[in-house]
Amino acid sequence: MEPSATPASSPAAFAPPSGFRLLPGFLDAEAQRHMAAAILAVLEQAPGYHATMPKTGKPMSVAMSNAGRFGWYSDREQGYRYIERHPVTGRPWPAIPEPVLDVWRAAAGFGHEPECCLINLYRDAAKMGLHQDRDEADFSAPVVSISLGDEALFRLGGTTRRDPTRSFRLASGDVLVLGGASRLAFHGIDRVLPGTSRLIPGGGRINLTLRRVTRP
Ligand SMILES: O=C(O)CCC(=O)C(=O)O
Ligand SMILES: [Mn+2]
Repeated sequence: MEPSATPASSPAAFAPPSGFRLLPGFLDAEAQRHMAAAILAVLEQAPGYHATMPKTGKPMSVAMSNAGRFGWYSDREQGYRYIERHPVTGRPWPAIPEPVLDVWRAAAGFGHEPECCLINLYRDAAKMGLHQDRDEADFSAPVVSISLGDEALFRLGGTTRRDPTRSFRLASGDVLVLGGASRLAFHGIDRVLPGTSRLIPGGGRINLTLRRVTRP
């Protein structure tokens, strides 16, 4: 017997964990251009790399770099972690650009600055599987995420992998806050919708994920 088609999402059963906030259009077009330019300048200093999966060593489809004291990194040998220097250049990460810090200050509701701005660059068919952000020492600070460039289908679930999930579109300038219970919500990027923005030279999507890494 053919298995019955399972809908990709089950809206009736889905309720986002508390503390989840979507702020559509948080950045206007001018602010997006300004921020994209600041991030492209960071990428000149700290070029994107493809981190590899723990154990398998499979490269991730998303190119990554970082700004801030800590950068998120992964390789086959040591797995997911934060490092204070670029894995290829050996240099400290560039500072988090001021307009990016301003988004955190306005949206996080947390009295301490972020310590990591992970820069994810999605080109072509790059995507990100469902995961939790849990490599930080403290989950009391929210995660603040900024979308720039092409639209993406973002998938949000609950705090266990079995919970129902729902996907929705994120557009350039949208900001997400994962605070409270949603700090440990499963999430991922199903796919990017190519050609939906002209913000990023060469096309694609940049996501900035702002996090505390240490306990303040
Ligand atoms: O690209 C996104 O919107 C999500 C990125 C993400 O979840 C991560 O880097 O941990
Ligand atoms: Mn994440």
